[in-house]
Amino acid sequence: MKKLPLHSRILIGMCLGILWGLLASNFGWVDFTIDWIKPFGSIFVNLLKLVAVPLVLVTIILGISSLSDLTKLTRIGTQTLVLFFSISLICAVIGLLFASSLQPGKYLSAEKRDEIKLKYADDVGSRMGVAEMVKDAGPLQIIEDLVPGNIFFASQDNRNMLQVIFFAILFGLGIVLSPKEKVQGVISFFDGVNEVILKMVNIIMKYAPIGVFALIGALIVDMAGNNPADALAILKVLGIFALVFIAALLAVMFGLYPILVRSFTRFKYLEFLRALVPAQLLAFSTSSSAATLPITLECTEKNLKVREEIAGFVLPLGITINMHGTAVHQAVSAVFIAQAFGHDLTLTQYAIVAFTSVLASMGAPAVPGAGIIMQLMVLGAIGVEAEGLALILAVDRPLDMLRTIPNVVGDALVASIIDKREMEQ
Ligand code: DAS
Repeated sequence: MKKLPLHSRILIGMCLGILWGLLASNFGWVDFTIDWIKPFGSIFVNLLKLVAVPLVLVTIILGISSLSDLTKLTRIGTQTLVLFFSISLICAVIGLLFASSLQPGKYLSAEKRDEIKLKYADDVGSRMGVAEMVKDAGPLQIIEDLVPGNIFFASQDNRNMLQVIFFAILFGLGIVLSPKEKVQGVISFFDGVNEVILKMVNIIMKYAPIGVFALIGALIVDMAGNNPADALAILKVLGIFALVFIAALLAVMFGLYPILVRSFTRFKYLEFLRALVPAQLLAFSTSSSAATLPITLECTEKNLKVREEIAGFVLPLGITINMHGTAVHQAVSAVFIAQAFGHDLTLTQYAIVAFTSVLASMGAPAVPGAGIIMQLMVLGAIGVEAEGLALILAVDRPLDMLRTIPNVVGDALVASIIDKREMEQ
């Protein structure tokens, strides 16, 4: 039988995961799912993160060393950073406009607010202290821990990723500045390593349907637990917040992006989106831009025909400091929580939310749930209670899945814009 394409296999994994989650929370198979299914999802994300760091290192080194001269590198670097910041700022402002006009926080009654704050007090405490999360070790924990998040750093977070990028840019610069005949061996070494890593990605992706099935199944069980009614009551209260966030995300995906794609790239918007379907599906399933990087690179280079030297430079940087979906989420969440706690924000505070939402999105590690920790920075900047985090924790995982899609699409968008501008040089 002809093998199904990657995105069809991921889609099947997702659908079966949703079915399993609903059956498991209905028939009380919660412990079984957490102990025997969820680890396969964590292993999948760790496998992808395992290759993300060496891939970032090698792609940036190859991307920079293939750039003919330093002036070209400076030009591309400047354009990349300007586009990252400006588009993220527009996204944050879109989030602000939706949240301030639709007022999601006003639907929250005082007693519901207190109930949620109480339910999530422990979780908020641990997040606020950014303390070591105590993991309930399950029977498969040993296998799960076998797969490290990545080979370079014990725990992959933005700081480490930024250090990898910093080293890769410096190393690439070193190659550009060295006599060609002396460094040819180094370049072919990294070329070979790149080939090997991409083959590792192919092996890992064969496991994708199982990994995605486990991720989604465990997510639904986590949220519903043994008491679906409890989860529903919380979700009802937060449904409005989620809908406002999704509306703002759609405004970015089907309002801002089509304008940018039509005006600054070689594509029609639907053609552009279609080229990125596997990356969007994987971003949604893993909620991690870093884990999706190998597929984003493949879609951007193979389907959008972006030259390797551009994609190899812009995308690894983009997964770390260019998150349009997260910028929207930071802004909408901050306004929702401020409203729910009875704050009427001034124009200056709105401007502070826009600016700090961009910084939070640039600082958020490209891993699941990272944005929610950065939220504390935005809330603190406008003097809103950090406990408000509790109000959005319950639905953060599915919203993280959604916001990671434009995080990844936005990276490919900037790479396409720069590739077209460089062609016109
Ligand atoms: N999940 C993060 C990512 O990888 C974004 C976030 O948490 O906001 O893009």
